[in-house]
Amino acid sequence: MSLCHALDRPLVMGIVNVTPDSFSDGGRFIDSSQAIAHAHRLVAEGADILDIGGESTRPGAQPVTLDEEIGRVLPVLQGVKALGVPVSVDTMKPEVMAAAVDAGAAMINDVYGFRAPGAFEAVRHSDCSLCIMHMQGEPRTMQDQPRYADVVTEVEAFLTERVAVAQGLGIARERLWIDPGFGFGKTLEHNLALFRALPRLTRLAPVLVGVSRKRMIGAITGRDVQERMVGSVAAALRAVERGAGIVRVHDVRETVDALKIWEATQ
Ligand code: HH2
Repeated sequence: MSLCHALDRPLVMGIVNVTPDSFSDGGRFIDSSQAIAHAHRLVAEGADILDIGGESTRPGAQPVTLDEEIGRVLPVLQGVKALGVPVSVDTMKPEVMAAAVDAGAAMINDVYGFRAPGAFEAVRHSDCSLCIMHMQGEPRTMQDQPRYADVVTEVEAFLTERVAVAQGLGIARERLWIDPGFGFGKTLEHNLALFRALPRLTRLAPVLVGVSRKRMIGAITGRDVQERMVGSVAAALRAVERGAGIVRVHDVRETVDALKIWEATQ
C-alpha cells in the first residue's frame, strides 16, 4: 500500500511515538501495547495515516541503536495492521526502513532526507511512499545556531536535489513527498519564512507539514508543550490552506474537526 498523490482532500497523519524521550508526550507510549492502543484511538478519531517512530528527534535527543529501534517499531507496525489504515515509519536508518517495508509500511518518513548510505536503496524496490525532509545539522545539535543565507532557497534546493536523486534511482515521482522540516535546524523566523513559502514548495512535490506542539507554536502563543493544541490546530489549518497534502499531528480529533469546517466552508 502506498499513498498516491491523487488526493481529493488533505490527510491527517496521527503521531505514534514508541520512544521514552519524545519532546511532546514524554515517553507515555514506550510500551508497544500502549502504542498500539494509542494508534487505535487515533484511527477512531479519524486519522488517515499513522506515523510510527522509535527514535526521538527532539533537539538534544540521544540516538538509539538499530536493534532497539527495530524492537520498538516492528511490534507496533504489526499490531496496527488490522486497523486497515496506511502506516508510515519515521526512521533515519536504512535497516529499519527495509524491515518496515517488508512488514507492509505504506510510507517511510525520513527526517534525514534519505541521506544515509543505502536509504533510498532500502525502499527502492517496493511501492512504498517516501517523505523526504530537510534538516540542517543533526538532532543533537541542530538548534544550536541554525544559519542560512536564504532559508527558502536553500531548503528548496536541498529537496530538489533529493527528489532528483530518488528519481535517478528509479523511484517514481508519484511516491515522493517533501517536507521543509519545521524546527529541524531552524529559528522561528526560518520556520515562518518556510511556512509562507509552502505554495512554492508544493510545485516540487506534495508537501507534508509537521508543526504539532513544536517550539514554534510555543514561541508564538507563549504556551508550554501540553497547552499547544489550539495553536497546533490553527497552524495545521493554515498549512492546508497553503497547500499541504498531509499534516502530521498529535491531536487528531481536533485537527479532523477543524479540517471538516475548512472543507465545508470552501
Ligand atoms: N517532526 C518530528 C518527527 N518526525 N517527520 C516529518 N516528516 N516532519 C516533521 O516535522 C517531523 C517528523 C518531531 O519529532 P519528535 O521530536 O520525536 O516529536 P514528535 O514525534 O512527538 O512530533
